[in-house]
Amino acid sequence: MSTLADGVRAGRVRAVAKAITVIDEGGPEAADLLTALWRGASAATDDAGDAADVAAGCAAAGAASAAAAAGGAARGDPLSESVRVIGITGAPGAGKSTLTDLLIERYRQQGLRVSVLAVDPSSPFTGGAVLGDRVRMNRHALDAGCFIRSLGARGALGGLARPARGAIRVLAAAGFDVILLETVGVGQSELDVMHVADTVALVLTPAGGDQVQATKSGIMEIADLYVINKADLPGSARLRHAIADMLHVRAPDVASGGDLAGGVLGATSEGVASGTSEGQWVPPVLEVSASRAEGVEAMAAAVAAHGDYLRETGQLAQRRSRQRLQELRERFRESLCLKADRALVEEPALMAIAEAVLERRVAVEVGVEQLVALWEPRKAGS
Ligand SMILES: Nc1nc2c(ncn2[C@@H]2O[C@H](COP(=O)(O)OP(=O)(O)O)[C@@H](O)[C@H]2O)c(=O)[nH]1
Ligand SMILES: [Mg+2]
Repeated sequence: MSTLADGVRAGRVRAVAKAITVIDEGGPEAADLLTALWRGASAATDDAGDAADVAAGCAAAGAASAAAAAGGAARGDPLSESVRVIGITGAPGAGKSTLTDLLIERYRQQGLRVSVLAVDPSSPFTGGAVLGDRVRMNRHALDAGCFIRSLGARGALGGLARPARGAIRVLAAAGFDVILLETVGVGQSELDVMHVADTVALVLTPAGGDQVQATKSGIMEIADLYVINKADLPGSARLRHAIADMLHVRAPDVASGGDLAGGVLGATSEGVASGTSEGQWVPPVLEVSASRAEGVEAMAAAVAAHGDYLRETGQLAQRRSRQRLQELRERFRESLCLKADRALVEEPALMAIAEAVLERRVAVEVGVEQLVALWEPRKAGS
């Protein structure tokens, strides 16, 4: 497995693709691979310098984030602070893939290495929607600085967040500067995936009408920016106001529809960054037309501004720490659950208690207490 990890660290496309398949399938190989990637990052002091170089080359990265990148790499998590994880979510057909394609183009022009993880649990086997996405982003297929993969979570017990986290570490270890996560924002699993991202862009469309009310999964609340795509269609101003009402902030005073280029779409990154108020991030509401390639500039600027905000306020480090802790808790619980399930069918003392409950000699509650009492002393021995 260490050779696969080496291949990943060398940024070899085949190794990265294989590694993500291993992650997607779950199991012990996935854990071994991720452990190897983590250790590699912690041992490689030279890599820290490389990471700083890469970060310094990024248009949006200043000296501070280059230093953070070096520090992040030295601490061992391949997902250093110089890597940007950007979640793009929204209903099917909202234009996420079309937008993603345009973002890839922009980041590539900046010399950044970009990867896309297309997560679509609704079609893990046929890959229907993802196949469409691949076609839409196909023009980047021969670009070595761009890697596009779908994630089906074939082996995952607990949804898509775990394979997404694993795949992100693989991509970060492989040297990608930007990781775009495209998910269909309809369920809890996708919401969990979005918690893995640093910046979450929610893509809505005017045609959606009552989307603001309908989007109940909680994604409305965690979005860092709202992108009203298909602003070439009527109704985008109405949607913008509905979102602004929800956010209790004033909608940017811009024209919609035909006057796209003069409004929010023409906003500079300074204009977007001024979406912060009293040190708090105020999610911008942007109108774009992906199919006309209008407004993508402003969207990219808003994404960059949010990334800067997270870094400057120290929130990125906090977010990543919280995520690592969350991951640890989940995995610890999973591991204990598996052990408990196994013990209950393999260990005579525990099996005897189960049998007593089965035969109604012992109440379930008492059985639980007895199991825990038998279970707890073992922590000293392990
Ligand atoms: N009118 C209009 N159509 C768009 C726009 N952006 C994307 N589309 C179309 O919407 C459809 C769905 O786009 P896609 O990117 O696959 O959406 P996804 O399911 O969210 O990834 C495609 O037919 C696109 O051509 C836009 O800005 N305006
Ligand atoms: Mg798509």
